[in-house]
Amino acid sequence: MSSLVPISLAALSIALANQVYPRVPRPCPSSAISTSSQPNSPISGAPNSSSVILSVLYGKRAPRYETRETTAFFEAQHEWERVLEPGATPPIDLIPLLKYVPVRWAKWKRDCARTRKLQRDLYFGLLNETRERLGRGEENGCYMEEILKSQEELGMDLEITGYLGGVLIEGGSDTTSSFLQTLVLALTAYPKAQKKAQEEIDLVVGSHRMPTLDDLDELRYIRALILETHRFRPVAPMLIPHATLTAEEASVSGYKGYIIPKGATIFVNVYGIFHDSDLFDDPENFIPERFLLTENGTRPGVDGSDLRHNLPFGVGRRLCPGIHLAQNSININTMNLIWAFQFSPDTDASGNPIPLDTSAYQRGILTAPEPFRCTIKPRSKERADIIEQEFFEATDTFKKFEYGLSAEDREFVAKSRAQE
Ligand SMILES: *[C@@H]1O[C@H](CO)[C@@H](O)[C@H](O)[C@H]1NC(C)=O
Ligand SMILES: *[C@@H]1O[C@H](CO)[C@@H](O)[C@H](O)[C@H]1NC(C)=O
Ligand SMILES: CC(=O)N[C@H]1CO[C@H](CO)[C@@H](O)[C@@H]1O
Repeated sequence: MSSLVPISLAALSIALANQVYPRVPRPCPSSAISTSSQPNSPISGAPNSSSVILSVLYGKRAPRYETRETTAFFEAQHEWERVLEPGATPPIDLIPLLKYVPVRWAKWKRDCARTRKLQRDLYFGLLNETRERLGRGEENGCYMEEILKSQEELGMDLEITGYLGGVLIEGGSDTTSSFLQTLVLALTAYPKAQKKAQEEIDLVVGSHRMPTLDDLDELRYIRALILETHRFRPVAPMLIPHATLTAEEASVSGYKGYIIPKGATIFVNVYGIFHDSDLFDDPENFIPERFLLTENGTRPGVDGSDLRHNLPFGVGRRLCPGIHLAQNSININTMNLIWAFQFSPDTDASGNPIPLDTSAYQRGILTAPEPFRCTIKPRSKERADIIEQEFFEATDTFKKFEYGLSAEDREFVAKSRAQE
């Protein structure tokens, strides 16, 4: 089997999920080279970065894209994102009478009920499994075990505990995967940036080993490229809406003289901020170099002191609590992808590159590129071999998280570990 074969982003996503790369990328029909072979499927194009968060939370990895928990999560998540989108449901908080519209005339009510059922089945199914595993004395150190063990102390009932896990899966799955899809899109659409990043990583890391998080200190251009990816297409363009709760927050009058009343819902238009041409030169283009010129990427001479690198993770006290996990995951995956693969546009039947639309994004509160076509190849046989080697060396780490797998998952895992 040749190593220099295109692999699908789908195959790659397993690798992303597991922080290492799959063993030899297998040849696949070119229809599978795009980020999705089924553009109409609600879960298409979502590289499955949910395995990391499932392992951290429930001590259970998702080895395949078809692993039940992953499929269930993405199904629920995409429904949820649609329901949350501004305008998707009528303003019941303003016109309470709408609550009494009969279900048969209110598609939004049916959508909400379906989302709720999908979510609860997943969250409480996983929680029950973890509880049963604890009961059998088979702990593996995951986060929800700790919560379950100190449930009383923490004053958390079953309902809250189930939703705590759910919120954390949501926070940790679609977000990182969306970032990585934008990264792949940008590397493919901006080959010069890709080349510069490759040259830098080759100088610092070389071709005999994979990058580690410690390398990032010396990868100035790649750090800028990560910041530019956040700026170019923030995962949550309007962040996650929050409401002011307390009198203290309600009394905040400092924002340009406006008073933000108690109970106001606040959207933060980070997309707008990051694409403000008063602040950024040529904001519609992916230009990592801007973050080499100034700390916050703004045009030299402009005051960028109101900006922050972690703005895409939120503002105020409810900043994303998973920011460190997410940023590490983004950092290592970005370095690995740049080190390992060459990304190029797909070609049509007569060999011309198919142009990419870097503005075609899915609707919803969290967004990600619409499925796009690209070709991903290992940069050399040596690199492909190292990826394979790393995958085998990670076996013991993975095994701890392989309880309760379905027969298909077990078979997949066994097959992927079998030496050729
Ligand atoms: C989880 O366990 C509870 C209590 O034992 C049960 O009521 C519930 O139906 C279970 N939920 C799922 C999704 O398995
Ligand atoms: C960049 O943003 C930080 C806030 O995170 C700020 O302290 C700093 O002054 C900004 N840098 C510039 C050059 O404006
Ligand atoms: C369950 C799930 O969402 N699987 C998706 C993982 O990613 C691939 C490639 O984007 C999709 O084809 C799968 O449907």
